Amino acid sequence: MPNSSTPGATRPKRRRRRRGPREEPARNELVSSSLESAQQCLFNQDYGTAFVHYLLALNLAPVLKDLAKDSFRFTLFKWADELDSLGRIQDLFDSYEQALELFPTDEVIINSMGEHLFRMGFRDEAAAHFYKALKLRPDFPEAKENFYRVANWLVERWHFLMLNDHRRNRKYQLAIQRAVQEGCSTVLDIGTGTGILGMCAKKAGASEVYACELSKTMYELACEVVSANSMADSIKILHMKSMEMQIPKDIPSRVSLVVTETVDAGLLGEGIIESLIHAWKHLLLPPPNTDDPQSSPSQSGRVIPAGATVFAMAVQCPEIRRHHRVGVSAVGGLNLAAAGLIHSPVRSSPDVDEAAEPYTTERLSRVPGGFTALTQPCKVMHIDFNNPQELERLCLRDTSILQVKVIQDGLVDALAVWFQLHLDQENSISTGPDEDTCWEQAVYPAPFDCRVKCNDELLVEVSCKDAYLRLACTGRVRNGQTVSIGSQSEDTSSLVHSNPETELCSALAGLQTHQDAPNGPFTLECSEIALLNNTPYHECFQTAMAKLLSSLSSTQKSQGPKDNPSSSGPLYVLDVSEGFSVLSLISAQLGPVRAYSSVEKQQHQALLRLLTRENRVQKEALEFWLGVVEDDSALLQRPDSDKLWSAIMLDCVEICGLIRQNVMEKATLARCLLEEGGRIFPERIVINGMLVESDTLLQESAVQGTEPTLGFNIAPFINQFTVPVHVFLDLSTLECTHLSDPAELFILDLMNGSANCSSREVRIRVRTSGRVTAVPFWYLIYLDSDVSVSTYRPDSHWKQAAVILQRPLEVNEGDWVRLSVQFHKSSISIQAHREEEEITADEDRPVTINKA
Ligand code: 44T
Repeated sequence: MPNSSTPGATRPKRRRRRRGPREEPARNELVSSSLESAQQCLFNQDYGTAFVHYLLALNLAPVLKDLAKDSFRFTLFKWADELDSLGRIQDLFDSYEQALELFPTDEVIINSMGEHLFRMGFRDEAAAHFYKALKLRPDFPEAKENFYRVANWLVERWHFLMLNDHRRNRKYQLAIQRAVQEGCSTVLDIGTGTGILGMCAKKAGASEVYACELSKTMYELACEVVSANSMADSIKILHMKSMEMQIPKDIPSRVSLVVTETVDAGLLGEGIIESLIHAWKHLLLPPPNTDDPQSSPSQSGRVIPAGATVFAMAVQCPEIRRHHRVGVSAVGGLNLAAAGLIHSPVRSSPDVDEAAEPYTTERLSRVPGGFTALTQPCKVMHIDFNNPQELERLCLRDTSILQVKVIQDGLVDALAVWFQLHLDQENSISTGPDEDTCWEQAVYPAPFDCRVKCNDELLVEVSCKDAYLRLACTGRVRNGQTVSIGSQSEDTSSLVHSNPETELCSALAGLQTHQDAPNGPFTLECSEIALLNNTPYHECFQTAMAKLLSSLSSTQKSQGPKDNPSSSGPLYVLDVSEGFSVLSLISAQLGPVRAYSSVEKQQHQALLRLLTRENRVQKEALEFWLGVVEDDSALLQRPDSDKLWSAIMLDCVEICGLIRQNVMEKATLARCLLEEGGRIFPERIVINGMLVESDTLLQESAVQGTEPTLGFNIAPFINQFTVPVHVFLDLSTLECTHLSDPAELFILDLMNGSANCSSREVRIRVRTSGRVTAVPFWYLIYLDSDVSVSTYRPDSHWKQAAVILQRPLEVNEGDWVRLSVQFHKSSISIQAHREEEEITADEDRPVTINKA
């Protein structure tokens, strides 16, 4: 929360004095002069003063509030934007507070305050504002969209998966019941989430139950759930990290049972080792004395889960590879080999920067393109959570080396890791790739190429540093000879350096020492690496850009500089893509062009500079736009006072599968900055979608069914955080039945604003009977009228998204479904209805009706 300007905090109220009759005229005069001044200031764009005048007038004459509401809001928002850009955060929130004193239930002001909070990173507070605005007006589209945007941050989607996983819930319940029956009567649930494990303990008969939760939203949710289940008096929930808990401040004495599921896909990433070491030291009774068979569970401590066994195997997986290593030597006519090695930020070798994430996660059973196991699963380690000394030793343990037998020739793209969680002696949960489980596996991508052959031994280094389990392939043994991975001999076999010419280029690049541009190794985000590997996209861009440039230069030549002096010289091109992009350089190479890139990070600029040099593009042909414009919020402006752009590249689709916020507004602005014949890339986006039945999607979206979860009422509370659009979808591997062919849902025309509408009706013919539960969608990105790229392709760096229908729709083959598609502020929403027999059978083609 920003300093003392706690939004929503109540300030001391001034006591109102009863006015005498003679004061009325003077007051009225003051009100009307204040209103007049406010309007004058508004006219002069002096929003701060206008705001003060409005405050005065409306505080004196509340009857005018309704009348002046719109102008007041306008003034407030303008003033707030100004304060925001000046960094006057305290004043900004003070102004909102004053506005809310006047209009305490104004959902527009509340929502707008949420937006400021969100931009400043106060997500929980922002979400509370969006939520409140939505409660005040449930059909308020801005608040809804804002709430949907934060809901995923506040309550991660895996909560739904876990609550829908009945087997896992039941096993935890059984283990807890057993422990309580055996005498563990005081319980602490660490990381309680919705409160489910704590409630299990209470229901099993525990006399005292405590729970702690780090996340504010989850803590509040747990309190709501526990109250709704009439356990508010018997479970004490604390909003804190378990490591901060103290006896007797937070709980009266040591407990006999800790239950926790603070484990991530890589087992240790949620800090379970550290929190259990702390719990054994400070919160739990000592472990049972194994020498004393009489020692009673009520006087000793124990943990559920009792322990875990970790497994690993090497996999070949093109999908993982293309997100972590650049596998192409050229893209859109640019030679990339000179860039040398480009890393993803996910690295686990022990010498790597500690801030790097050692693993990412993937549900291997659903990875697009599948995977090949190159080794048998091998046991990496066993951890006993009931042995405090062992937990302490784990962190101090030296790196160990495992030798794993290779069972299949192939390229090691990653080590996949999963575990078995032993809840007690009888109940365990496995997170393995072959299990029918909601769990993902941890993926440790290989930073270098490593080809293995059947019967080789792979050397895997295992360490347990800074709360993470770290695994790395360090070498392989073939015919008794060990070759280390990442050494010279392996490196040069890399795909990037697969021909002698590019190898030479790369070697020369390595020899040159330019002061301005460091020569790698460069780190790019996984999605940026996948983008570089997306050859068809860059090729399409190159083709479309070449066409545009040649048409513009021929117009320029035919008009000649005499007729129009400003049309001579190079063509100006601006790339305002988010993150790393080579589109500017591809354009520059097509010359004569002056290309501007908006890449911000120094590393990105250095990499583009290096590629400029190595591709023999003139240094002046590529510039960094942020060095030219003063304010990065004003990216879209003319290249020069007397120049306009020939092309502006807008990055319209987010990796997660959604249209980027404000794209249409940016396109409107961009169109004003284009010279005649100039173009926005892309010029048009077609949104395609289809009808599917998918239980998996439902499971990830909300707690399903009407049955209580383990007998507890949880679903209605967590389902308040359900969002209707599911993102980061891999449609090619989603378990679902396609009930229709793909159809065009919507068109966004970036070159012609008047061609756009806000809603559209689309009719789709049902091909297979079933229940329509969702409408997955993706995009055809038109770089020009005949060159397009689909975001639903195996080589796409974009994922897909899906609208989950509020109620599934039963359909039969041959039915028509009418979709009402709305596009509002970059968000898509869809309602589906079955059309009753009003359509004749021969009308077998989709019909669309646009609404302005
Ligand atoms: N996700 C699994 C990881 N916490 C589960 O704030 C499996 C991911 C997953 N609270 C797909 C599928 C799955 N003290 O709310 C969280 C967290 C809280 C603590 C207090 C502490 N020391 C901690 C540590 C964590 O515990 C809750 C659960 S963490 C479990 C993570 C379905 N993708």
